[in-house]
Amino acid sequence: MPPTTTAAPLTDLRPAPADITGEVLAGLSASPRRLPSKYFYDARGSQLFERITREPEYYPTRVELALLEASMPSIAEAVAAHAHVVEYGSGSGRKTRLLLEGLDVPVAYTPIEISRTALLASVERLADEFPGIELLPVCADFTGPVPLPAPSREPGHTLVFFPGSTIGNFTDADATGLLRSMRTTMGPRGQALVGIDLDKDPALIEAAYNDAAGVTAEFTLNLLARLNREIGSDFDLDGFAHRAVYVRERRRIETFLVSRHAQDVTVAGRRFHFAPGEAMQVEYSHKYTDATFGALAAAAGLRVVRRWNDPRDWFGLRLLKP
Ligand code: AVI
Repeated sequence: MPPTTTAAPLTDLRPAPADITGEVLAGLSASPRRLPSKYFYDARGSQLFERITREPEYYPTRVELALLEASMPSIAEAVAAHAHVVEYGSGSGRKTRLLLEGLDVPVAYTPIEISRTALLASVERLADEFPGIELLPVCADFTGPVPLPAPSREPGHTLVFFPGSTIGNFTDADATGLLRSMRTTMGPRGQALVGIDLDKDPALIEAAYNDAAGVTAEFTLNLLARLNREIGSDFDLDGFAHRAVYVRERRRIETFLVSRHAQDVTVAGRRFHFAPGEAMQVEYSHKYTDATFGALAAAAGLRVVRRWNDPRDWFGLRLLKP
């Protein structure tokens, strides 16, 4: 039978709308202050992130793509045939394509994404290119277990794909929780292919989060623009500066918005005073060793069964199993 295009209807698990105001008020009341990095990705933030991935200093995307391309034959050997590929986030870019093209005939592809718009746009882009793969998008929050739609052809097993070292944006406790949920989502015979940025020369890492063109600084400050627009806060974008430092002992980039002078900010009728130089934490980006990532996986009941690194050991892909 010739392959058919089988774009399935969206499975909408109706993720709870975010309580942005509540989270921001909690973060501004904490000491030291913090804001959640998950709110970076409005339309402008997503565009700016795309630009970051093309900046010369930001190596992770380029290195992971080259690694995926070079390792695809060996990844395809390690992953059982006829997989139901489940991507965390709305993949439709080069990494998704490389995986779907390189694996031994995947039967279905499910992107899991909290934004309906981003989700539908991604499957639309893939439908024409992969007519033989059933597309089963799910609108849900992937940080919890996600019940998967059943492909019409029996899959060999589920393969969760979580590239980009997005796991590094979670604290270790939250990353463990996420991996635990992933284990439930993939089931006892499932596998997961996870991209991780590796610990390396701090100067290289710091440069990646402080690009000379200032795109990362714009990306960080866009968080305040989004909050002003969406929850009516009055952050003065010129009153804060981007600062990203690599903290070796914690193996992570810590990104802050630093108050340039004494100022007040009002959010939902509450006033918050910032001292000059006061730093508000806005993002973590963890870098891993085999030991630290292995421990994270083990805490979630998963084992690293295969590993692929680029020739300089800058970035890794890890295949996990329960
Ligand atoms: C999406 N995430 C893996 C990026 C990272 O490297 O932590 C987000 C980012 N933040 C600043 N630059 C890139």
